[in-house]
Amino acid sequence: MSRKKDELNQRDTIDNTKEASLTTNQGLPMSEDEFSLKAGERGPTLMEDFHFREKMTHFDHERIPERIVHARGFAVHGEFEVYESLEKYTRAKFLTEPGKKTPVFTRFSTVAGNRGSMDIPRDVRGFATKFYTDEGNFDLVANNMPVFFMQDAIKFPDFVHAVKPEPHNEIPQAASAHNTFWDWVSENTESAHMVMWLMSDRALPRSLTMMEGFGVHTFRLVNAEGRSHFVKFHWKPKFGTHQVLWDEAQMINGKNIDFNRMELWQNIEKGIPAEFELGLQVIPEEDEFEMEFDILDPTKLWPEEEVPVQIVGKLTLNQNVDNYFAETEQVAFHPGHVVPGIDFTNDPLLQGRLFSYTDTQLIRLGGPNFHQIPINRPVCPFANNQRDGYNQMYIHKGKTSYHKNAINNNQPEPLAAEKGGYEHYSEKVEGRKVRARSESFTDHFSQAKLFLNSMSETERQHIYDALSFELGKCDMEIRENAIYKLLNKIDRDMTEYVADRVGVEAPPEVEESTYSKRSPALSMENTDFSLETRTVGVMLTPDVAEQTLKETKSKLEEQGLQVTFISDKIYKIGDITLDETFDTVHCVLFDSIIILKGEEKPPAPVIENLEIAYKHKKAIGYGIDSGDIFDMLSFTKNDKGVADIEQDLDDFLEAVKGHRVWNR
Ligand code: HDD
Repeated sequence: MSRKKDELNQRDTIDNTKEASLTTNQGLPMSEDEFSLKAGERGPTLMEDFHFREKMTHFDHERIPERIVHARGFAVHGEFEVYESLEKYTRAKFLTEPGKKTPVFTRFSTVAGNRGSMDIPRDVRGFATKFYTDEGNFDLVANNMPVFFMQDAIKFPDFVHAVKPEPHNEIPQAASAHNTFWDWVSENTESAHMVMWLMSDRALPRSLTMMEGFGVHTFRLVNAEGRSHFVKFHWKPKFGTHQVLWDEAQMINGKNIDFNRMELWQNIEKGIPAEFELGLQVIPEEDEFEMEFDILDPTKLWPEEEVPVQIVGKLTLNQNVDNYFAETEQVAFHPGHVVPGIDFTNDPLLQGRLFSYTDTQLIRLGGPNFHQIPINRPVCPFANNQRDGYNQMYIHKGKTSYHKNAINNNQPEPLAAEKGGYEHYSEKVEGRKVRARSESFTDHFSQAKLFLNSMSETERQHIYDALSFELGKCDMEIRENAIYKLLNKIDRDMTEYVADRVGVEAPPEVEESTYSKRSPALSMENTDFSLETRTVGVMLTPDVAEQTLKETKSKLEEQGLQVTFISDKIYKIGDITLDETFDTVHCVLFDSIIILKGEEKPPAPVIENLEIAYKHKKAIGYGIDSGDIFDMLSFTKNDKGVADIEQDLDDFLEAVKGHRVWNR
């Protein structure tokens, strides 16, 4: 195991690759592990067989409850480094010591599906990072969308009940396209902004390395002088923010349910890290009421054009786990895991989360000692008077387990704030006890409209199509409700389009939001584009020369592309053995497709794959002898994003880098 993972340790590992005798859990070596103990070879199994009973009992208890939400996840180790000291904002050491590498563990997840569901449903993605700092663990429990479905955590169980599979028949899995979800969002219109995000391309990430992350809530940074700033956390991906098409997502989920996680795993195994930059939006405390919305409202984002994102550090994810269960499944995140210099605000969604996350670990990880599980342990020393409980792993020595004490010189002793002890920001609060929401939270539709206004034409069309699909899956009365109570309050054009597609009469009254601002930063088309990690499936006939294959591969790889050769079966051409066949892969699993043909007739799937790649707006390249293939296709060599890779390689690369040929 490498050093970084060891640093994270006090991790108890068992190296199963080493020679060892097979023993029971009591250390008793066993001479036999294939046959249970019986009275006679054909006789009954004996109760006395402790080895059988122990093995079977352990097996019967192997599963723990999956997370109530975010059950399907995939996690990676890495490190974080701040570029310049942020001491003017915070005293958090990991944000004030440039050059210091803080170990991290990041878990990406979908939200609604179970642990075995697919990687690309239409869903929000979790993006949770545990920073193992010298001052304790800090968890940034983020999503790939900057707002949320509700303003108060007390509504979270209702929302989750609505979006999860319907209770009577457990259908559908990992999807929002059903009655209870649309019923809830139509009756709880504070969700309007988030619904626009969920219907957008953001819900279908091409890669876990090609999505943004957002801390959603307004947090607080507090510096050594005790001055506080409001902050929103962002993750900006090096490779830009990109999507797959809905039609493509549905095919990918069938062809490779592990599409996103497998890509990340394989890239890290190849030595290609995932990289994100940490961004901060900062508002000084005295400007709390300067925005046109309440900055404590988690259904509102701060437009980047108004509050610029300051890029402050880098997250590099570069090591796969050794064991999925021990690390990815047992990791326990909590927005309440903070370090000195980071504090909360009164966002009522955040306040409720501060209760929920510990509570869920108690049942999921079997008791109050889940912080002792290796992946959850701080790397700095930790000591207090908490004792005993299920799964206690430590032997605490000494007589005292209470504060204050004289017997043990009052150890462990609280550490003064000046010396690094955590001190809560002394915000002044006053008020009556009420079950109510601030007036300043009542505008549900302006930012839903802001989001729509900021989309490119393609992105906007995708939202219309997603709504038509989703509502098309609902009963008529649910469709009507969603159109009248939700969509019609956001945008008339969208309402009329969707109503027409799903067979509902558009509402007679135009009630759309008149909000007219745009925020270009919200369009994925304004993020970064890169050839790095982009994939190309090269389909070929076996009579293509070895030299051509070698040259094609090397010139594409030089550009950062990942090349896979595909044919109707595995051939050896010279010393090249082809990678895949049409039985094992499909064009939906690649960003771009190249056809290299000799004299032989191409196998039938070539035509189908080219047609689908074209429909999915992918770059298509062809070799010098492949021109006649276009006689069999519904598009031509001259179409946009179709290029001869011998003559016009740059055109092909440009199309791949552009992610998709939207104007085709
Ligand atoms: Fe949550 C898991 C993100 C609101 C209650 N949440 C969970 C995970 C992420 C988020 C990324 C997965 C962590 C992991 O990989 O283990 N959740 C968010 C964001 C929210 C949010 C960005 C809104 C800003 N969550 C939210 C609310 C509640 C919860 C309002 C309850 C009041 N979330 C949970 C949970 C989970 C969880 C039930 C399930 C598993 C876990 O915590 O460890 O407690």
